[in-house]
Amino acid sequence: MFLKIMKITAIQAQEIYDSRGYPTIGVRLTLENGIVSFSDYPSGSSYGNHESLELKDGGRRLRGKGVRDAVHIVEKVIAPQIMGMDVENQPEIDAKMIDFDGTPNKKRLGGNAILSVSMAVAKAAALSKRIPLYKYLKTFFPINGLKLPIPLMVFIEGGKHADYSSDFQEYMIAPFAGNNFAEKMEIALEIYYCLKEIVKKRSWSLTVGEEGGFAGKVCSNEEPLEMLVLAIERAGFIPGKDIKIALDLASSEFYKQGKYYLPKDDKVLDTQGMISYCQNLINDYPIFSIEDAIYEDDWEGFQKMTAALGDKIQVVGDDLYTTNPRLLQKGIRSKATNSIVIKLNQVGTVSETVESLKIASENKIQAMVSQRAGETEDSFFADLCVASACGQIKSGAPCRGERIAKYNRLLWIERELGIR
Ligand code: 2PG
Ligand code: MG
Repeated sequence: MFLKIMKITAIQAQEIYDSRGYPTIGVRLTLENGIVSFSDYPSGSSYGNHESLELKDGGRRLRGKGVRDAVHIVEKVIAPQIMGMDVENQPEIDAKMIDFDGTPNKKRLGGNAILSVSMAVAKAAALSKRIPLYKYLKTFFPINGLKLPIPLMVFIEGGKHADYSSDFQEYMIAPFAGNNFAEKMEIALEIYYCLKEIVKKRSWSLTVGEEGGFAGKVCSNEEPLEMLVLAIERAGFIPGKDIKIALDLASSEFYKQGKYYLPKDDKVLDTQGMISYCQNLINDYPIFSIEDAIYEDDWEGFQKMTAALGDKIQVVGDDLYTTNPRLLQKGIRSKATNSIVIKLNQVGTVSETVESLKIASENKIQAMVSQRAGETEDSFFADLCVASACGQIKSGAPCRGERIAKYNRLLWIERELGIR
């Protein structure tokens, strides 16, 4: 049978800005049928050692964070390679960029140059087929159905994402109550309003962190947990039943030579101490998930954590895996964690991200698709989350346009699917 291919005819890149005001890449990709797609590259604040490299210009302009070199690479190096290729051939296009880069962490062409093209390709293919992005991405996950996720919403933020706040990066609530995504959002918002009142009473100023969570001078790393439980109860829900708590400690940010430094608790802990600390937290609070409790290169530490707590909570690896299929395989073999964070830009192509999601699903590793600290209104990962049916998403607080854009996208997807 003759299959018509749809060729890529032009690729432009532009230096745009993310939610932190830092430069990032936007790509505009055109097909021979006139279809145009846009994609923006997200960027982290606390990034893992093994992430694909985000190419920055260096020098004095915009504090070295400009991406003019990466823009040049998209237009003059990548575009000539993939122009004329069939937009629906995502694996081949991604493989071509990976081969042409030829480095393990995409440092030659830049993960930002490669991923922004990779996402624009998928979006253009969806537009060309006149189907929503999540339906197109679903073709990469033929086994699972489509599924709306539980939102893990950051309500209180610290670490690298907010000054003066907790040592830990993210305190999230996860509404298990609610029959569908829209109901879960409503429940989360009722709790959010209560938390806002609690925050005001504690004379925190109403500042928010990079992902929209409240941030303030906490007395200890436990204070945000107490506040979340209070807010859940005030909103009329049962902590641990209706609503559970998830944490991202992002511990590589407070780790130095074998020790974890927690100035807010006046503590310095070794690996075993950190695991006991987490054990105490899950005894005292309705926590169901802890991300990056252990330093990113300490595989043994993660194994110990999973052996100790893996039957009670999600032990999540973020910086440990950096969404890399090879590292995830290693984690599965060594039983390092039972869960993984998935971020497109850590690994740097749509195809590799899909591969990690598939490996996770085949091996019963819980995946959560996630934002980065630096986002734009591009909601690609919300569609990816539904397509993969992994069931969990992290997109920050219900605050700041670039965060709420993803939740709003999910509301529309749910409506389209007629789930309500
Ligand atoms: C994380 C992310 C997103 P960053 O650690 O999970 O929440 O933060 O983008 O700074 O890595
Ligand atoms: Mg993380």
